[in-house]
Amino acid sequence: MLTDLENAMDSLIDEKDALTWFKELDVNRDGAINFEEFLILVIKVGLEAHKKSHQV
Ligand SMILES: [Ca+2]
Repeated sequence: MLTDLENAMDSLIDEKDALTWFKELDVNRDGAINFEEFLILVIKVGLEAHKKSHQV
């Protein structure tokens, strides 16, 4: 499970650069990633890992 999450994280990060990620995650545009915005990232990575688990 941990490996799946790491693989999903790697593939997501490969697709977008850090600035693109930051803009996408900073929902309220305050220039920082707060806990709620961080949770959105966790959910996205979790969904990606779940998708990949069905591809094998
Ligand atoms: Ca923010």
